[in-house]
Amino acid sequence: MSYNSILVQQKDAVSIITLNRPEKLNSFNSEMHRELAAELNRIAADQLCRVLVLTGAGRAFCAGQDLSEKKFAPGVVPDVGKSLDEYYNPLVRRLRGLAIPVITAVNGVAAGAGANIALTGDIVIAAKSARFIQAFSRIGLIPDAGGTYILTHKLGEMRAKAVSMLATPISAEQAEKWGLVWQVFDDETFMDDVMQLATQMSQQATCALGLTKQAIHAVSSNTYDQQLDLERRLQGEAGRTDDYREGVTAFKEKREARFTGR
Ligand code: LHQ
Repeated sequence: MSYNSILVQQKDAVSIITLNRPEKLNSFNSEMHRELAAELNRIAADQLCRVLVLTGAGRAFCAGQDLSEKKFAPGVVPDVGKSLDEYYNPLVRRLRGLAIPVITAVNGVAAGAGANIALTGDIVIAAKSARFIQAFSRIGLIPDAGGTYILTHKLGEMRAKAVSMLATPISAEQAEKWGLVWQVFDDETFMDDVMQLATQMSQQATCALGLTKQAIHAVSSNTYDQQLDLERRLQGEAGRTDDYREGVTAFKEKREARFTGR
């Protein structure tokens, strides 16, 4: 499929989506939302895709909503919630719910909804020069795209409130110290390092990785006992995959496993 606002590439089992409106710091207009949704649906249905990398073109990851598109008609009260219903909430639900690991490769500044889309990755990798800005308060909004959830869970209430209310830029280094980011890579080798990680993950037992994220996501709404039941159910599923047989067989034969993601 050919797109205008995103670039898509397939390198073996790794699908790469690049937000591609660099002159607007990859901020979202409706076209980019529609194209990204279509590509995520395609990837979800394609068994050959075993890891997704989401990144941005140029010097930004994403600056959130394209504010230059916003028009205020006299006498019309805007409903920002509609845009969340239509675009942002389905997008972050789709990313979080994808049955394969999602690596967000935060190549540069990530602001507003762009910061929270970045933080929705299962594995968040940032370039040294990247920064995360909860820019919402600067324009009279609240963090969206899951921001209040992610920030509070990962940072605790005090830091979540401070970074949201003050819109203080968080450096990649700080984000790593706070556990918002898994690793920080040098700018110069950033995408090569990301692709090395993505390729390695795409050769793992990716079904089990998908089930792992499902189990971990359920923790915040489950009791301990419910979580044990869920682990039992999902482990049952993992145990029925070809990859489980291959993993155990390879271990016994003292060789590298050749996983297929099935
Ligand atoms: C932009 C943008 C942008 C358009 C930079 N739009 N052009 C959901 C539902 C509905 C409505 C509202 O929102 C939401 C969710 C949200 O995401 S709200 C938050 C929206 N995003 C922001 O408020 C961030 C706005 N951008 C910035 O604060 C800065 O640009 C950052 C901190 C990202 C980067 O700063 P600088 O590195 O100094 O770059 P810059 O400001 O000079 O931007 C470069 C160009 O990109 C510039 O265009 P120009 O023609 O002057 O070169 C900006 O206008 C354009 N740009 N963000 N969101």
